[in-house]
Amino acid sequence: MSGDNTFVVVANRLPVDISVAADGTRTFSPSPGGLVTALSPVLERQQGCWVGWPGTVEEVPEPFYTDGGVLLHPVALNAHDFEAFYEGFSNATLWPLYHDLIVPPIYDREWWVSYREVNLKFAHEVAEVAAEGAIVWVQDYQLQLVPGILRQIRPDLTIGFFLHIPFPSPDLFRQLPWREEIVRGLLGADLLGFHLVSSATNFLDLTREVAGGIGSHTGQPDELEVSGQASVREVTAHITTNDNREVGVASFPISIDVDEVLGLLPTPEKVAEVRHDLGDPQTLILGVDRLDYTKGILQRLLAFEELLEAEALDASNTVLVQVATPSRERIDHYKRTRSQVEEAVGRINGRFGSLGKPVVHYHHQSLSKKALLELYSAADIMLVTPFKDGMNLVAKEYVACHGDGSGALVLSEFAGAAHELSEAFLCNPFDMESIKRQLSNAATMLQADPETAARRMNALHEQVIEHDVNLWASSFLGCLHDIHAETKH
Ligand code: ADQ
Repeated sequence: MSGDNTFVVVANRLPVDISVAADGTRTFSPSPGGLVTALSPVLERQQGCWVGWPGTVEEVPEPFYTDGGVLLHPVALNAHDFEAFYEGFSNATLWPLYHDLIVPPIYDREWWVSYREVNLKFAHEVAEVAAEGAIVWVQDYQLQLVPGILRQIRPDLTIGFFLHIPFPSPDLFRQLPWREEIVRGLLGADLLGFHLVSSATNFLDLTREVAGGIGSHTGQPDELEVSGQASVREVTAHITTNDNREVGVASFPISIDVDEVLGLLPTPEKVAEVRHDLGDPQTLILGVDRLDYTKGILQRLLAFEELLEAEALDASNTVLVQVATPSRERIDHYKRTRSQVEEAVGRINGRFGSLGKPVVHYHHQSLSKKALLELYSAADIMLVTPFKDGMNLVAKEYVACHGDGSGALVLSEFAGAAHELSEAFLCNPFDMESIKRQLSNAATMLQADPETAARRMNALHEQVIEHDVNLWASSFLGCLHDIHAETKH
C-alpha cells in the first residue's frame, strides 16, 4: 500500500470550504484558521499532498488540485464521526483539557472509540498516498494517534507531528482516561514539535510519569535558535522508546505569512476611509478572534465597559470593533460564550452609544484577508486577551501591519506569542484590573508619548518580520529531513 507523494501533510481539515451550487458545480474558498494560514504557502512551494476532511459529511469529492498546485486528498467523515470525533473528543475533551480546563473536559467512552476509528481512517488514507520512504507531517490534537498507527503500517515513513495548541502540565493531562494511548500515538513520530519550550517540557515530564515502560530521555528541549532561512540548531531533547527509536522533541514557534500580509496592505486613503466609516474616533480598538471561550472576548468587553464607566476612555471618541468568526457552534460552551458576548455588546451600546453611533461594532462573521488587514491597519490598539493560546497569529498579523511604528498591542501573557512579543502591553486576562490598566496605558502612551509607543511597535514589527511562517516550516522540516537522512541511509 503506497502512492507517489514524497511529502504529505495530514490535518483534520483540508484548506478549503466546499460549496455545491444547484447545478452540481463545486466551488472552493479558503477557510479561515491558524493552521491553514500557516501551511498553505509551504505546500504550494513544495507541490505537496494534503490529506484532510473537506468539511462536509455529505458526499466526498475525488482528490483534486488547488490553483496553487497542491493535491488535496479528502477523507470522508460521517455525521457520527463529526459529532463524536470532532465536536466530542477533539473539541469537548482535548481542547478544554489542553487549555488548562477553562471549561471542564467531558470524558466520554463512545467519543474515544470514535477518535480511535477516525485516526485509523486518516492513517490509512495517508498510507495510500505516501510514496515509499516519504516524509509525512501530521498536524494537531485531532490526530495524535496517527503517528503511532502509521509507524505500524508504514515503518518506511519519516513522521513529524506538530501540536498547534498548548500541551498541558502532566498533572492535568493525567486526568485523561486514555492518556497512555495518546502518548504512545505521539511517540510513533520521529519528531514532535510544540510552539513553546514549556509545552515540550510538559510532554517530556509526562512521558517520565505515565506508562513507566515508555523509555528514557536525554537533554532538555530548547527553542531552536534560527537565524536566516537555513541554519537550524540540532534538536537537543530525545526520548528513546521501548523499540529503541529516538524521538526528537523541540519547540518551533509558528508565525505568519509576512509577504502575504505586506503585499495586501491597504493604502493610507483606504485606512482613512475605514476610520471615517467608524465615525473618525480618536481611539480605535480592535479584537479579532474565532468565537471561542479560550480567547477572553467577554473579559475584554467588560474591561472596556468599566473604562467607559470610569470615563478613563471617552465614549464619544472611542470605538471598539470586535470581529468574532463563528466556530464550533453546536457545542454548549460555545453557544454560551456567544450569548454572553452578544449580551455584553448590547448592554455596552445601550449604556454608552448614541443614535447611529455605537461604541462597539460587533461582527459575527468571517472576513476576507484584505478586509482584516484594513481593520488591523486602521486600529490604534489591538486587544488580544486569551486565557490560554498555543501562539495567536492575530497578534502577529496586527504587528506586521504596523511597520510605520503606529499602534499598540495589548497581549495576554498566556498567549504563546507573548514569549516573542515582549514589547507588547502584557496583561493577565484573569485579572480585570490588569486588562484595564494595560488598555489604558496603551491609549495614554499613544497620545502622550508617541515616540516610546513607536519604538515598542518597531521592536515588535522587527521580531515578526524576521520570524515568519517560512522560517517555522523550514526549521521543522529541516530537522525532519535530517532525521530522514540519518535513519534511512
Ligand atoms: P486559532 O485558535 O484559530 O489557531 P489564531 O492563531 O489567532 O487562532 O489564528 C486565527 C487565524 O484566523 C488568523 O490567521 C486570523 O487572521 C484568522 N481569522 C480570525 N478571525 C477571522 C475572521 N473573522 N475572518 C477571517 N479570518 C479570521 C490555532 C491555535 C493558535 C495557533 C494557531 C496556529 O489555537 O494558538 O496560533 O492554531 O498554530
